[in-house]
Parts: sequence; C-alpha cells; structure tokens
Amino acid sequence: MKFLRAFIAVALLSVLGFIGLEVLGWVNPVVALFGRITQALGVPAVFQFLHQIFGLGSTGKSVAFAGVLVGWVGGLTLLGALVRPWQAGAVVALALLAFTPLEVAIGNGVVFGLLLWAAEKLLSPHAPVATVAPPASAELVPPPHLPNVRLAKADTTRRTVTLALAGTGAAVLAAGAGRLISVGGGSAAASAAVPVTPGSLPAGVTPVSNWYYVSKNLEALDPRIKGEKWRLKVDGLVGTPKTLTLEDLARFPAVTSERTLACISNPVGGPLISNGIWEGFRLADLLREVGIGKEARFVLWEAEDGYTESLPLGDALDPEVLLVTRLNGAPLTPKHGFPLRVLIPDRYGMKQPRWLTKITLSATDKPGYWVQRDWSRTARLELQSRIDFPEEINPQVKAGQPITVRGMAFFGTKPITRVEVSTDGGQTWGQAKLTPPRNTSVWTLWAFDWTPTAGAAMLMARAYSGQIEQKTAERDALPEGATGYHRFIVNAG
Ligand SMILES: Nc1nc2c(c(=O)[nH]1)N[C@H]1C(S)=C(S)[C@@H](COP(=O)(O)O)O[C@H]1N2
Ligand SMILES: [Mo]
Repeated sequence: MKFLRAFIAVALLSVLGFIGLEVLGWVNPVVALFGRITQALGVPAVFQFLHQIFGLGSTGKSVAFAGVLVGWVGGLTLLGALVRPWQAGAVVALALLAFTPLEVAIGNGVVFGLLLWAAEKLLSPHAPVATVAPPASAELVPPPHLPNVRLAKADTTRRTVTLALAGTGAAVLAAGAGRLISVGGGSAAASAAVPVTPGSLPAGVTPVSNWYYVSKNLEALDPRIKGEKWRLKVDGLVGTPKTLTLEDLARFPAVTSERTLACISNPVGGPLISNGIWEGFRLADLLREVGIGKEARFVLWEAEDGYTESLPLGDALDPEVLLVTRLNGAPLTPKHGFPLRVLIPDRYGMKQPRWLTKITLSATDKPGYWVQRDWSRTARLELQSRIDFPEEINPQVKAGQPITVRGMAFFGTKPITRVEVSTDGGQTWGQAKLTPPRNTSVWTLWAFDWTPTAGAAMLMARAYSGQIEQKTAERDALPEGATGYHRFIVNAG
C-alpha cells in the first residue's frame, strides 16, 4: 500500500511534468535526466550502440527514454514509500539541482512532497484501531495518527476522493503513455493531412511521407508550432532588431530550390538522406533588411526545441542559404520543421535547424547542440554513393536474368561526374549511366546494366566529382560523417 501510494504520487508528478512541458514549455526533469545521462555516457556512443540493436531511426531513442522513465518512476516510488513526504521532496529537489534550474528542482521537490502527503492522507488503509477509539484512554493519550480518527465519519467522502484521484491519475497517465508510445503515429497523420501528390513529383524527389527523420527530441516531444503564435526574432549585432510573423515572411522574394538533405550520422549506404523541392527566401535578404553590424562574424540559430547551431557570416550570406516554409508543394509538416527551417548547401542536416525561432548576429561563435556533443563543427558533406537496387536487405536476383543496378551519388553542391560499379568485389569496375540532376545540389541518380551469374557476387559503387574520388577508408559517422564504399553480397539463384 505504501508503494502503491508512492507510485500514484510519482505518476501524478510525472504526468504534471509532461503537461508542464507540453503546454507551458517547462523544463521536464525526466527529459533533463535523459539528456544528462546520455551526455555523460557520450551521446553518440550510446546511440551507436542502440542503433546496432534497434536499427536506425527513433526506436533506440524511445527505448532509452523509456528506460530512464522507468528508472525515474521506480526510484521515486521507492523513495516515497520509504521516507517521510517532506524528506522525499527534499531529496528530489537536491538531486534535480544537479541538472535542472533552481525553480524546476524546488518546484518538483515541493510538488512531489505535497503529492506524497496528499496520497498518504487520502489513500491510507482503514485504521480500525483508531476508528474504534477506546473510550477512556483516548481522552488522555491522543492516538498517534490523529487524522485517522476523523476518517471514520468521512469514510464515503474519502473513498470517492480516492477513486476519483486514482481514476484521473490512471486516465491521464494512459493518455500520456499513449502519446509517448505513438512515436511516429501522430506525425504520420499530420503529414497525411498535407496534400502532396506523389504522382506529380518529378523523378528523384522523395515524398514527404518517405522523408528521413532525425531529431534530438523524442518524436512525441518535437515542437508542434501554431503558425499564428510563431515569431522569428532577429537580434544581436544588427541595425534594427526585429520580430517577424509568418505573414511578414511573404515580403521577401520567393525562391524555389531542389535540394538533397543528408544526416551526418547516416552510415554508408544508409537511409538518412532525402531529396525535395523547397520554397522560401534568402537569409541574405532578411539580414540586409535588419542591417548587418560591422562587428558581426557569425549567425547563431535557435529553434523552438532548444536546438542551436551557428554559421560564419560569410557563408550565411551565400544566396543559396535559404529559410524555407514549404517542401514538395506543401507547407512544412510539424515533423519536418513547420513553420520555418534553415537550408545550407554543402553541409549535413545538423547545421540546418528546423522550427527556427531566433537569428542572432554575433562577433563570436557558439558551438551548436551536436557540436557540444562531439560532432563536427563544420559538418561538410562527404562525397557519397549508394546502391538502391538490388536492395541490400534481402536482394533478389536470378542468374542469367539481366537487371539494372540503380543508385544515387551526392556531394553537396559539387557535381557528380562519374559513378563506377563493381560486381566482383572491386576487381573490375564498369561505368554507370548518370541521369543529370536538375541542379548540382541534388543527388545524381545512376544506372548500371548487369546480368548476374549463378553464385555470390559482391556489389560495390564509387563516385567521382571531377578529380575528387570518393574516399575508400571505412570511417564511422562520428564525428565527420561516414566514408567508404557501399558494398554487399547478392546471391543469384
Ligand atoms: N530544431 C532542430 N533542428 C534540427 C534537428 C533537431 O533535432 N532540432 N536535427 C537536425 C538533424 S541532425 C538533421 S539530419 C535534420 C533532419 O531533418 P529531417 O528530419 O526533416 O530530415 O534536422 C536538423 N535540424
Ligand atoms: Mo543529422
């Protein structure tokens, strides 16, 4: 019973914490704890390990977060069951001081203490000794738990309150858990609501429904911004600091640009790369409007989810650096950055914040969210190529039956001039046919005709950009992006 009461208090505290985060944007102790633990263990190391077990994508992160949540609920339940409410509250407040702001630590400690205290009051088992108060001695020596004496007459009230409290707690908890577990589900619905007609997309364009997704956040906790409420602040070393609304953005000359976006943590041959048609405007136009201070050297970005990044001002003034509101003919979906995200050519996705809320011009650089966690400061794209058909997972080819091996190659803004394919593990190479991309910031699709012979064949691909050859060294994604040739074995039946 002690444990059940403590558990209910912890569950309510956690639910309040998540409501605070979702509705009011408060710092959530569990999310902060998750961040602290993963950082202490070395974030990339942890996720590389989780990715090995659960594959790429957000499953690994959800499992890790669920683990931290279970630890939090378990630890606090034990604490709440074993010591007095005020002691438990104090311990929680002190512990949280290590990784959350003062008011969050104290707030959580106090609320936890109060919830434990209330749970003890309302959810105590009937105390027959106290209700059957001995007539004489009780007058002289008050029973130790005075409140219990009164409970006899308040019994029905208490039972109602207990049931209501437990019921509400369970319902809210279930709703909260449902949201956390439905990682992917919620945003899939949001994406579907946006009318994207895949049939009308040119070849090589990734439909938004298939677009890769990477986030520092749990997907369920990604920002879902209301357009009317959103503001873009532009401040720092500018002539006139400004705050822009979504409508204000319409005054900048519109730019449409097809671009391929790739994640720095994508392994060789991996799926974390997509290509789309973006609409927005030039960052340079906005900066010229607010006026660029003489001392300004860096653009610092901030996003709704606390994500930060930076870019040297010289690079930021490149007319190809865009702020975009639309992808593939529709407004950005919440998942992919609604209402505004940054597009920077030649860099991996980590340099390009989604859900942008603030641009600051600064004399000094400030390392971004992932840079602080050991990833590349510049995040320049590596020359890469990938075989898409036959598929690496379960390739199906028949001996003697001609097929076309297909794939893509990409090198930021630099053109792909040649792709070679080997079907014998790199002993001999043949040249693939290239489909010229609509611009050089788009991946180049290639094709190579091949008739498999019976037995195992090792497929490989490599790309060139003029004199530059794709790196052969097999290098992990951390910290500068993966290199090496995509290769796998197919067995022709
Ligand atoms: N605000 C914010 N922006 C972000 C991130 C993030 O976690 N928060 N992740 C970055 C990373 S690592 C990548 S690869 C791209 C992924 O964008 P996508 O999920 O829309 O493909 O967003 C980038 N921008
Ligand atoms: Mo990324």
